Amino acid sequence: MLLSIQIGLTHEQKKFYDENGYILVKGVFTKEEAAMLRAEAHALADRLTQIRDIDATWDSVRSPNEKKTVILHCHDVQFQSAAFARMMLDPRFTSIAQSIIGPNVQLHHSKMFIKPPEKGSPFPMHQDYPYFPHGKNSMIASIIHFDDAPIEKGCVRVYPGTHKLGPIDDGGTRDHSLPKEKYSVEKAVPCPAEAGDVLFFSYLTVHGSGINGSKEARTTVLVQMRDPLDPPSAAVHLSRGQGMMLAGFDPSCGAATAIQEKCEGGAMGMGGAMEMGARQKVGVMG
Ligand SMILES: O=C(O)CCC(=O)C(=O)O
Repeated sequence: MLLSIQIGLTHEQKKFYDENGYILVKGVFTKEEAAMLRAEAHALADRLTQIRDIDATWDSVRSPNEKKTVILHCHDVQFQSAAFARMMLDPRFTSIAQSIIGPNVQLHHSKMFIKPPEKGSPFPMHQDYPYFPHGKNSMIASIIHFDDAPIEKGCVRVYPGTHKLGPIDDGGTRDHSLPKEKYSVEKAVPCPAEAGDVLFFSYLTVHGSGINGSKEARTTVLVQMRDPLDPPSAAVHLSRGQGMMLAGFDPSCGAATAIQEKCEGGAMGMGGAMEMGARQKVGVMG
């Protein structure tokens, strides 16, 4: 039987993305593929928890009075399992990024999140922009769902249209979370997803998610991507594998991302992983 495979966004989907700053694309990966990737993610979390604490709960959602919540995390999962590398290069996935960013799509970083059952940490509402600002704001996140993420599991929530506001003043919070009075998690639009669905959004779109209070883990990998001609405004949030082409080619032959390359012998050569470790410790995770 021939299955119809969607390549890229439809005209209607692109219109929705342009207006709202996000789009949930159904069934990018099959349920079987999602189940295989879920097993890879949980096996990775098991391996990592043997050697270190991989909780990445943000400071601003830790409360000494409430039940401790946890979110298991790993950056740059393509260095941990080839299944994730294949996933990121899959044309069903990259063609959608191409519809948004343009023909050339470059990896910034990836990260796995597992929100454990009944105690999966929330994410306060925030923009990703302040973590890794870029000159042309081409950066997008894509959250690939490996299991179903209904509202009660703490699915991602967004404030539609906020990508048009540019960078929003966070008032100097350490983790760049936005004021709850204006951007509460509860009032944001939930994006419930099923295994295999992918949520794409701009790094300017205000987003976050609630607690996983359900009986099952919520398992995702987030892939952050940019146009290779969009220069980083500062040498921050550097990581292994940054700059890898996921679709098309880099017309600048690396020149546009020169800040990052200059750092490869120094900060990146030995400190990339260390920098991530330090950021994880203080709960400041872009
Ligand atoms: O996975 C989620 O619920 C949100 C993740 C997120 O907001 C982020 O990593 O910036």
